[in-house]
Amino acid sequence: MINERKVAVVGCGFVGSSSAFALMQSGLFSEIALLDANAEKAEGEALDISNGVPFIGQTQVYATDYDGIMDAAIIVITAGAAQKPGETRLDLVNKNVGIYKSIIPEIAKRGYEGILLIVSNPVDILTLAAVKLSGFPENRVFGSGTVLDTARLKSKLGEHLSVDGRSVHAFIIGEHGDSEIVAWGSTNVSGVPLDTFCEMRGHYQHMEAMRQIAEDVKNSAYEIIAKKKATYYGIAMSVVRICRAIVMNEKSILPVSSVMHGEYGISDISLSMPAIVGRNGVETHIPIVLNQDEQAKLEKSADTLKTIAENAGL
Ligand code: 6V0
Repeated sequence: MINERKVAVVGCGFVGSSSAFALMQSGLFSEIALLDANAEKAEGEALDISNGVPFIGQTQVYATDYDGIMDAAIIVITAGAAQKPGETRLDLVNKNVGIYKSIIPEIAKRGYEGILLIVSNPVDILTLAAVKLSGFPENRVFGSGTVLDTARLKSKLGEHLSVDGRSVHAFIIGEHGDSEIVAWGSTNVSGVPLDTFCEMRGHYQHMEAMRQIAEDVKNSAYEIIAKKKATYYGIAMSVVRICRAIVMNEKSILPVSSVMHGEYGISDISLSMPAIVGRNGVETHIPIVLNQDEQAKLEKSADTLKTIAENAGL
């Protein structure tokens, strides 16, 4: 029996503990269950986060085992090695697929009926791994994908255009990583095409400015990792955003990573495309318009991911 007000976080390192802390503050859940291969770490994080609860409300935060997370509406998986300075997300594949082989069967064999939200990197490959290892319906297994990258993009475009980033409609699609693509062809500011809006704001060299913004967004994690060795606050807020869409059945359009079945000519790989997200997880992909260049880059991104997935035995 699923408890709609319970979330579990598997992996309580920087990303898992920050996500749990942000989830506690969100007020979305009355129970937050933490699990880590290092049980003491999960217990310590649960105690520390619990000390913040009196300032917010009544959420119970505790460490547990696999039996203790089976009634969670959402299991957020952040377990796994993180990028070191100089490493790409794809360098983590074998280590983290191995870790997923120890986690996902534990969840699957207990007949879990809720949603698996994959966060560990490379998130697209691990989402595919989680789908295959669990055998769960694909709508219930998806990754945080480019939700964070898209938020960064909207915020940077908002700064550049001097407008609230939430009024910018834009998506980063494809791999959460080096081959990610900005879907410029469908980007607009509250319905006004991006080029028109740029000119309204006095920016006439917008091709170069847009290229630079896309580069900055793509390299943001590298810059943070070079300076402080890990990234976790932004992804923690992305986890809250996705969990809110699920528990409130918002049917929000979010660029989560899920398995493709012929959309844009892409199959059998998980990558980010805008999708409707609600209580049942991913409802359907949204067919945004891509120009020829974007379509070609998306196919290339999918090919890169497919080769890596095959090499990892998926
Ligand atoms: P971390 O701080 O090293 O934490 C990893 C945690 O996982 C540790 O506490 C481990 O004990 C735990 N762990 C390892 N194996 C298992 C297992 N079998 N079962 C349970 N727990 C286990 O890493 P950090 O928290 O910084 O990163 C975690 C993952 O998130 C990495 O793969 C990152 O690359 C990824 N990120 C994903 C982002 C995204 O946008 N999707 C953003 C940032 C990081």
